[in-house]
Amino acid sequence: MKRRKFIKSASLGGVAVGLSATVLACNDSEIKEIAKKETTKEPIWPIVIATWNVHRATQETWDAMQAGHQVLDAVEAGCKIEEADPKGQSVGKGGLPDRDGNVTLDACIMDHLGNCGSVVYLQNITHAITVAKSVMQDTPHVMLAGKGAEDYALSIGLKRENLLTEASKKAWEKWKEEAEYKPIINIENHDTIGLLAIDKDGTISGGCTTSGLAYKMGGRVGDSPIIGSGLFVDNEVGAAVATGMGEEVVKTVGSFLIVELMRQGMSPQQACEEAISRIVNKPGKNYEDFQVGYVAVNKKGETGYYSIHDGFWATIYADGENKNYASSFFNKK
Ligand code: SD4
Repeated sequence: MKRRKFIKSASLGGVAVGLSATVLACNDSEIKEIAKKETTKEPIWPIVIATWNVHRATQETWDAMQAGHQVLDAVEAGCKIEEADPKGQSVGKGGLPDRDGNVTLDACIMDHLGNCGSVVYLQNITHAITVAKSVMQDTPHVMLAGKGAEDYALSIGLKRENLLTEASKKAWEKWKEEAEYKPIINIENHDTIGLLAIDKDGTISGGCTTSGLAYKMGGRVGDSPIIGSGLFVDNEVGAAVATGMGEEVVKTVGSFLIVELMRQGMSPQQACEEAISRIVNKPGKNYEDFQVGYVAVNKKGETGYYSIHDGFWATIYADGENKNYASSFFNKK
């Protein structure tokens, strides 16, 4: 019986780190061993956690950390895998366009010192996360938008590319046949990649990258590039990242909320559940129409993930294992 299995079974069940079914199946000496390790709270470092089923991204991040790269660079490398994949219709190249046919990207990145950078409404550049990192490291600013962000990306050597693939163009043309001019939200549209990592020394970084909601209004920006909403990292406490209906995440400053709840003593799982409850318990909210999902990790390397609806996943690379986990969710109907 390995400690990681105990920890995972506990975190999968939500908040309780008690006598789970896994523990009850152990013999006395195994239980003592688990309890001993649990009380010593030896941190689970390194660790990578990401939104959705993105095992190639978590693998890349893990490998980069193993190769000795800084955790911030490892996070960027993981995000780039998804941005470069034209089959992923929610991130980078191949992202579904806005209702006018323009693919516009949002991304942000944050390090263990609280430095951050972001880009919003970026066009024609695949690696929004790289631009965000450079905004953070090489400019006096935190956020660049639109044409200025694109010009900046070109100035640091990134290539101009057409991000609208044939498949995404076709999907957009089909959507236009029936489209009503109002935000179209459904659960399947949400596929932002948020990725958090802690290296072997306990240094935390995170990144978030997206093409935003499919068929959004021109000019719309979501939560993903907004520090505190789409992503937040505090090296003393942990980190959180969001996916789904960005407007609802922004209204509740979701990722910052989760980190602050962890600071006050909640587990990552409890904090994710509380952040979802702030959205679904708002008066008059019809959460039937949209999805939000969060993943979080605390300084010890314990993880949490939770969503409004079924269908959300997290990918976790810990103790040398890279695995997908179906998230528990609020709306049991
Ligand atoms: C947004 N949070 O722009 C993003 C949407 C998302 O995959 O998750 N897209 O609101």
